[in-house]
Amino acid sequence: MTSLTSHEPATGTLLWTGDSGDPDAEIARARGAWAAWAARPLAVRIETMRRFANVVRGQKDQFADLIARETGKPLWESATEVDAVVNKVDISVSAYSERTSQRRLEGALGARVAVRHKPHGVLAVLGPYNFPAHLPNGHIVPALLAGNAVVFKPSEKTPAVGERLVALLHEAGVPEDVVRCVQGGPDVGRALAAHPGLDGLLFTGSARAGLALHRQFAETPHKILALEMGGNNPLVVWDAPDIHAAAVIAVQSAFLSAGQRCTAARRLIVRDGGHEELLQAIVRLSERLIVNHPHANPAPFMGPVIDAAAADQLQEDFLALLTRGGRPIKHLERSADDRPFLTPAIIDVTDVKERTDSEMFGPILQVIRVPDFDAALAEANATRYGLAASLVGGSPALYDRFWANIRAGVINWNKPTNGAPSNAPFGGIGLSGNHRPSAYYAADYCAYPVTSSEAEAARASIGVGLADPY
Ligand code: UN1
Repeated sequence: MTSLTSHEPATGTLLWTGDSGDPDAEIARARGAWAAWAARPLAVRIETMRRFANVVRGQKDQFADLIARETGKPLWESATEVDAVVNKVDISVSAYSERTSQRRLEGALGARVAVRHKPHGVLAVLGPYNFPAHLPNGHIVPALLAGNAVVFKPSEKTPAVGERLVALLHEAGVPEDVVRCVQGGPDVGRALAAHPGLDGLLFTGSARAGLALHRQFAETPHKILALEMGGNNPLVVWDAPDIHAAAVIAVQSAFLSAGQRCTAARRLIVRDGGHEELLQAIVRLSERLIVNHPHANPAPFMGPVIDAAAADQLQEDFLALLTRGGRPIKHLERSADDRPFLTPAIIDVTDVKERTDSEMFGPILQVIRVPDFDAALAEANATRYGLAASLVGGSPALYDRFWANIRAGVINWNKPTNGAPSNAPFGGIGLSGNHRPSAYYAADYCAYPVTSSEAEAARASIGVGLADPY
């Protein structure tokens, strides 16, 4: 057992200590419990999840406070995360009911079949640190509704929020062994993924970690694997009638949550020559943004990034862009103390040769100037990721063109790249993930369809003679 700690990024205060968990023991407990949970009527599981929503609602302030402390996210933003946890229950109930409702099909010669769903058994959920409650919750709730047991490993950067989320589920009446929290780093994640007692895994995190899981799962194709990974998301501003509004969208896209969102805009693509006014407006807004402690008054727009290592990495990334010919429009600055507060940074990378197609998970916006819209589309698609993209400006016809050409799971118009609604399918293509593993379609990963006899039809056919169903 390794002992673990978590410190508040904004202050360095020790927040949590604990030991890394035992994947074998937790999977064994979950395996012992899932069949009884699956045998409960769906209505009972729905009732339990609704109680969970009420329990969370009743402890909103404490939970938001904990999220703010452990992630450094402003308190107002942490409160919206708690709201999202609550909302996910209703959304998952309707998604699960819709995606898995029993269907009757009529085949040739009157053969009737029903399509019904079964839970997989024991699912692991590996959560990220940027939404340490909302995103794993978006996998845990549908998994439990479907009748699975869940072993949840929070990010090693947010163990306290993960532990609290599971405590709230237990408080609401989910049996102790049906949802387990196992703490630990990547080694524990790998042990969970490799465990023969596991039926599937739902992952949210970096492409590097997700691809490693994908390789590991290649040996066990029967196990479900949902991957929600990062993005190198483009925001194209084209003939925007309202420059200020476009700048607000760009700033929200790039710097909300200190840029630590999978859907954050990393690349701003603009028309060469027509971009100066927009960039000035973005710089003006970025300079006014308050970067401060999550509980500070007035409320900050963004807090620190998650830890010193993340801040170091972002500084290194920014420096690498400068060295390779990037022109700084607004420098990445770090606070004088040793806390990982960074200011929003903007850099023109048009002339950088061989741009790296990696996810810089923080407040760095790269600007790319292009001569025409075809070039804008080509730049937007010049990534192996495909999570979110947005067009600001243009006409419905231009958005149609954008939509038809862009490869991404979320394609917005006149809206930020981030903030995708939870009641829509969510996920990406390419390095961003496999299909739509989150939000509305998460239910698809939690139960599998079974082609079944429809009991009534089968009974009726007895004595009539069995028709060849083909
Ligand atoms: C984002 O756009 O910042 O429920 C994340 C979900 C999504 C997450 C969106 N709404 O999984």
